[in-house]
Amino acid sequence: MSFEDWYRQDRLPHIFCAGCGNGTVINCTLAAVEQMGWKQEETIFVSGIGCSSRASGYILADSLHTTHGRALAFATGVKMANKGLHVVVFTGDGDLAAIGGNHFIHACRRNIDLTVVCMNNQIYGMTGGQGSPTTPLGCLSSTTPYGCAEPPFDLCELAAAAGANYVSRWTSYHVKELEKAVKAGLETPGFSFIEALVQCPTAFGRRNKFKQVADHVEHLRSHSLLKAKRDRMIENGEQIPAGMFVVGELTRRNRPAMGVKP
Ligand SMILES: Cc1ncc(C[n+]2csc(CCOP(=O)(O)OP(=O)(O)O)c2C)c(N)n1
Ligand SMILES: [Mg+2]
Repeated sequence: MSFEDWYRQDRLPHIFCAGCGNGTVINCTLAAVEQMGWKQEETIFVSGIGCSSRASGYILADSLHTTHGRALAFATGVKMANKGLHVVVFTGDGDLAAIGGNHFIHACRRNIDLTVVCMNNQIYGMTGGQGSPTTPLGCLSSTTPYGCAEPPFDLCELAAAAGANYVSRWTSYHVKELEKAVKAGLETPGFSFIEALVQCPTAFGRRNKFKQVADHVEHLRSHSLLKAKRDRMIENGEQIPAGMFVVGELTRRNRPAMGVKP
């Protein structure tokens, strides 16, 4: 079996715009799931609302496409009702950190045995490009026409501080690293959080001077700072350049978890 067998071919074509980064993240996630050797009938995909949250509907397994911000509440219910199920959550930055922010921190605190993959396009993509809690300072969106004046959340720092057992950040450029990170998340008992920064040419790129999709992907590549390099820079007292974000495995630990099959 290949990861492509996890797709519901009859649901294609998908709704994602040309150049969207979400497909890359879904492919990486399904490749990791496939490597786990999990059966389709024992694996369930849960999502909220948003472009990213449409992912669950394209997968050939049981799935819940729930209400905006509530993916983690539904996923928690699924896991507590049947600890034998492997539960994977697809979400977006708005779904997870704005309307769903409270569910996010408490799912991390409970350290419930889920793997959450967040496609962070730094915008509300589906509704036309409103600013989200991860819109970077100065970036343009339909609700920040003079540049976002609020500092963004660092979703990984938030997950780690709230208690998640596994936290990683990569981008749609880092395909192999992302796949490995999702696999590590699937293998780790407790709450696993993988943030994937993605390009959104329609709602983010065209407003923020990324004329071509490749320009945005190149920006994701060139502004990634490997965690090991960041740690060395801090040790040497070097300044982290503005606009860089840390990628890599940020947290892996073994706090007591909920929902793990005994
Ligand atoms: C209760 C509720 N409030 C608002 C909306 C409208 N809405 C739909 S998707 C969305 C934002 C999605 O943003 P994100 O989670 O980042 O997903 P993206 O489309 O960017 O992948 C909003 C506000 C809704 N569907 N339900
Ligand atoms: Mg978004």
